[in-house]
Amino acid sequence: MFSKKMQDALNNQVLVEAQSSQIYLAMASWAEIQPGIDNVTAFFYRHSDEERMHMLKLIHFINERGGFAVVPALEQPALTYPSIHHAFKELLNHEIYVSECINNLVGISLDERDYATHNFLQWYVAEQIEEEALARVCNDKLELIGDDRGGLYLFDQDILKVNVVGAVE
Ligand code: OFO
Repeated sequence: MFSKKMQDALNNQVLVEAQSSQIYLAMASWAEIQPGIDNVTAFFYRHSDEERMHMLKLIHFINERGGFAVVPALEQPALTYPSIHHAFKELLNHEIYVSECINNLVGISLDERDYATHNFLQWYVAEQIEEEALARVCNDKLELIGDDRGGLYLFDQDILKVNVVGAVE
């Protein structure tokens, strides 16, 4: 049984995923005008696309269950960052917040005894573990690099591997 409570909570997650996509799109646009970080730029664009895919997956699920997925209005995200490290810190904090949202949804699905939604949400649980881990690794590296421009160049090369192998799905 697909309850109104579950449907509303999933619709709220549609908003969270859409807002995530918007935040990373703004990071990508900002990164694109910074010199020498083309791969970081591609990473943010790609991450934004993936968040949109997460949103679409939710929209299809809600509608397939007989609900109605509501396309939400979005807030304008931060447009600029003091440094690349600041952008990645924000990315990590945001992913931690999204993981909490997913955990809350899992809790509601159990309260509602909605095992189909519970099963559906396991994909998001696994995804958040990967995304948080990747964001932590990036932040640890940027911490070590500090203001070293050579280090930043290597960081940009390094993130190319993530773009190619698709560690963020
Ligand atoms: Fe939607 O996976 Fe991150 O936020």
